Amino acid sequence: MTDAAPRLFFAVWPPVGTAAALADWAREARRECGGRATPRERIHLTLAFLGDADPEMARARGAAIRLPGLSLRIEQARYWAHNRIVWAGPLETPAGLQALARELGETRAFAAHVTLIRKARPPGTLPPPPALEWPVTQFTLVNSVLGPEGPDYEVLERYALE
Ligand code: 2AM
Repeated sequence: MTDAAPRLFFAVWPPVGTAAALADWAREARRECGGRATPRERIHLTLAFLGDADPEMARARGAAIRLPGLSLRIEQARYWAHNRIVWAGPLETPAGLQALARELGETRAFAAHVTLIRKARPPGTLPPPPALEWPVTQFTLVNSVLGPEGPDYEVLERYALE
């Protein structure tokens, strides 16, 4: 636990095999762009970033969700210059994921992406990402706790989709 202000977010974590395939890809892609690859166990897709929100309000929001599970395809890998990340994700954000993000409190435009490398240089050509179909059956409320070795993720609650 920490006394620091909470940095809350809702996210989905991939099945372990999916995470391993994405982590392997990130290690390979790093040859193209340097930066820091996300360790396998920290790979996730953020649905809504709430920051310094009231944890009880966030828990209530998560518990109120009545939405079906869905399948998320990994179909492309891209570089974003504005925050220097390399990410993988679907060609288009699935409508169900969009709805979930909105109901969880994300107010900004939501583009489904999984950050795999931070502090990356602009790559030439990224290797094609593994074609994956990630079953999204639950989501989590997480607090990002700043530790001596960077942020640590503390899972506060898990919620099932229907
Ligand atoms: P990112 O992967 O695109 O960087 C935990 O920090 C998660 O919340 C990350 O997945 C990160 O998204 C997202 N996040 C962190 N700070 C954020 C901010 N200020 N606004 C939106 N999303 C943020």
